[in-house]
Amino acid sequence: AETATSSDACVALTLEEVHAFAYRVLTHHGLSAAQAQAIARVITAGERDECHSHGIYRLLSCTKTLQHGGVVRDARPVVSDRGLGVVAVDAQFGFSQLAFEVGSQLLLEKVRKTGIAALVINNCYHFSALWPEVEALVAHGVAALAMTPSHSWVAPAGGCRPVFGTNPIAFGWPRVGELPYVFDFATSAVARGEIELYRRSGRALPEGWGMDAEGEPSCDAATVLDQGAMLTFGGYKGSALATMIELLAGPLIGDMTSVESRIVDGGAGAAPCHGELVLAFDPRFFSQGDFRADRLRAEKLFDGITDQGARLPSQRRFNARSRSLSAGCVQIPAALLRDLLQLLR
Ligand code: NDP
Ligand code: PYC
Repeated sequence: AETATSSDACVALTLEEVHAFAYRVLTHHGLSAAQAQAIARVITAGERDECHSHGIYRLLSCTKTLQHGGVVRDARPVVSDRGLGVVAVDAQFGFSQLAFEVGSQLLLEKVRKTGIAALVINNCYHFSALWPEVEALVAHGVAALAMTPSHSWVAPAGGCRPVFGTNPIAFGWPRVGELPYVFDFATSAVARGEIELYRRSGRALPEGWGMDAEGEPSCDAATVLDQGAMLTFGGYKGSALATMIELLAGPLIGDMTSVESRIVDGGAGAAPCHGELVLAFDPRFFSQGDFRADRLRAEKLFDGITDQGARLPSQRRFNARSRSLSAGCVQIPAALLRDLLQLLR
């Protein structure tokens, strides 16, 4: 049902409808059932948690990516046990989601034996948020860290030419009797998807997100996206974190940097194709003795944040999740839904 007549009119869809729609669009564009199911799950979770830049909107870029010759539509990820604490999954040029799903089981088995374990994903098309992955691991009582490059859209602090991807990093910590502590953000001032949403709605960008081709600050989304560069968050600190992600989820794992993935894309505008690194830590191996007591001390840290009225990352998301689940539906902008329906033609 459409709820308003203005340009911000929304259509209510149940989560089942979001999932079914995403699956239908993806399979309509030739993606295998297994790949499409894994993506539809993540897109539905994004919409449920009101992460609009990585929810159903992403079907537009997924289908664009599917038109790009590089994607293997029926790719079956291949898991290899590299011994000790390393699991590698070759996504075989499918999307990252199925590769994560098939590799995470062995990652969890390993971390329970070694205390720290890594999941290396190679050769994947990557468009999604990272919190679904760290949350899935944290649900098993481990702490987790995930990172991936993207395409080089972001200038280093002090420079004006794009070198870094928007390079997200996500961390999750299992809390005692509470939803987990999770953060997940781009190391650019904001995700590129967010700037794309500003362009769609014709809004000016806040200052500090991007620059034009001459390196001057710009609040025009099209200028920043098509001619200039995005900025890192926190100046040189974001620049250094972005560099670390390029290294750890690029050359360290034998995969592409954001500059390389953009060259391979060749201007097609497909999702970045490269690697991802996921680390898991089993708290039982790190404590000096009583890891349960250590986890309770961690709770005091969270109390020290929230007691003064500051919020924890993911609190907005968890509130949105609870709203969506109790309403039984999510609100999709009607204009976006119209564009998405075109994908079924
Ligand atoms: P934000 O700048 O909105 O930062 C998001 C994180 O910060 C969330 O954990 C969020 O929690 C938390 N947060 C926001 N405001 C506050 C606050 N006031 N107090 C405490 N915590 C806060 O998002 P980005 O634009 O940087 O990234 C959005 C998404 O884009 C991420 O999920 C990321 O993974 C994805 N992305 C994916 C890429 C890829 O290549 N695959 C590339 C770049 C980004 P909450 O959600 O509760 O608001
Ligand atoms: O929003 O920056 C972004 C992004 C890049 C790849 C997927 N999302």
